[in-house]
Amino acid sequence: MENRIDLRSDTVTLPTDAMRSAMAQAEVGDDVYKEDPTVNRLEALAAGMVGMEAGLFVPSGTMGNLIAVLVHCGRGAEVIVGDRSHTYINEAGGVSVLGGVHTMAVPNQQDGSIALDDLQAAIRPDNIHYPITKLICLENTHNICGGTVLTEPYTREVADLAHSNDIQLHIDGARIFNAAVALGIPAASLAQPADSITFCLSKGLSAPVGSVLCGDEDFITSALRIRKLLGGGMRQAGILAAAGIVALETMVERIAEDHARTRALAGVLTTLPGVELEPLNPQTNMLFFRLTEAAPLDGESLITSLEERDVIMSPSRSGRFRLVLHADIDDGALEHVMESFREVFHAAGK
Ligand code: TLP
Repeated sequence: MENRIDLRSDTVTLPTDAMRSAMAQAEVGDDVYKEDPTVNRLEALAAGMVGMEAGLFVPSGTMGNLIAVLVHCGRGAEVIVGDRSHTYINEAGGVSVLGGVHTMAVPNQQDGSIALDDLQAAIRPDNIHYPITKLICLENTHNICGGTVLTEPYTREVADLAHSNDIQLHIDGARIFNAAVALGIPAASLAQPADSITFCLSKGLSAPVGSVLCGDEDFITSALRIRKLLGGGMRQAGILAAAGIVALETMVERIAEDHARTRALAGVLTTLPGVELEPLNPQTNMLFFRLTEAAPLDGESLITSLEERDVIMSPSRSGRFRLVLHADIDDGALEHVMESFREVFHAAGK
């Protein structure tokens, strides 16, 4: 296991030594009584970094998004989501299964945005036949669209559109720090136009567990109740929050290295026969590609041959493969990945 280079996701990152020692020494208490000083510190730090009043430590990004939708919507309301969004595709339909919230899926553009006209058209008029639109969700960076970045002006436009229709805006900012680093701006600039945001500590930032849901004080007070309802009330969670604090204090700027390595790897892949990047230019730490007829091997052989060289990647989804760069892939590991791709294609082409 130790020598494997795992490109399946940035969720595979291991906690750093600094995180492990902070975890061992963390001052803890019962967080359901709000008496865990380390959790309280993480929540305040996290909220400050995204320019919101308050934060809530949750076990996962999925739970953070679910709580946000349940607080903003209530049963029978409708949430507008992108048709390629994580919330729509990869969260087991939780908002409808558990919340009785109806989803209206509208097309994601290639860059992960949703056209303002499509958003406006998706907002329900007042009519007893329709559910009531209460929320719009954006995703930044956008995973399935390619780790793409939504800009601050775009986010503000969506927030204005939402608010002028008496609708709230939530951001699934699982990788908001990737977006902020790619744009060279504080995460707060990307989050502040929204009413709430979830971001993950356990992806590019390398913490072992957890996400933070942020919003204003009233929102977080309601979120606290829903977290309990979902069974997400954790006790001496400071053990985990301690790693999250180290993540926020030491791992954010480092993300730029992942982006540079992703671009470098993209540069190599484009030289291989039958590899088509989609999108062409990766903006953050993800790279997606397809194999065309010109490729000397199929997807299954590619995965097996790379695995023989200790390089692990996920199977494709509808013929599209994803590679994710992260803190546990340094320059040496990247070099090995590049060389492995070259070798595998060369051997198959003979
Ligand atoms: N994404 C995971 C998988 O579920 C696909 C990954 O490997 O990328 N929002 C976004 C944009 C995400 O990419 C993810 C996880 C989540 C939310 C959910 O986070 P967790 O896994 O903590 O529930």
